[in-house]
Amino acid sequence: MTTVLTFGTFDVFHVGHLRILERAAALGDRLIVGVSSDALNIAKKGRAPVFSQEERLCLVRALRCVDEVFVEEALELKRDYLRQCRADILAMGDDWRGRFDEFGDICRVVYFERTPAISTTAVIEKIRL
Ligand code: C2G
Repeated sequence: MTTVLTFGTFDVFHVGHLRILERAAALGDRLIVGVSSDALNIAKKGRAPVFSQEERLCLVRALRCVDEVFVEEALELKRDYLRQCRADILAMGDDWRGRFDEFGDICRVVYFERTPAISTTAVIEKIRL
């Protein structure tokens, strides 16, 4: 049983989010997703997500490729989460390339190419216009 763990905000869920989750799931037998908390977003990005953490958790949990979700309370807890989930693989988009290499001692770290030309910010901007 190979367990894959990934993290993200997944705010204003879009096809780039779906594609990374599907690719992460394809690496193993079980995909667990750490969905970042509202407080973590406010602290790191200076604004609350459009959708609350409960809503974002519900959406991600409902996906066929996702087996489990939990709230990611702090970026600094990655090692603890990897251990608690008994993760074999940590998968992230390549906007995080190199940032999680330190966990290579306890799991395989994989970076996927981001889906081009789509982002939460771009969707919000498009709706605004
Ligand atoms: N992503 C992607 N293609 C896009 C947009 C996003 O592949 N066009 C990926 C990101 O690379 C990331 C995941 O989707 O791996 C979630 O993206 P965000 O919701 O923007 O997550 P982020 O706020 O970067 O994560 O520990 C990480 C934190 O949870 C924050």
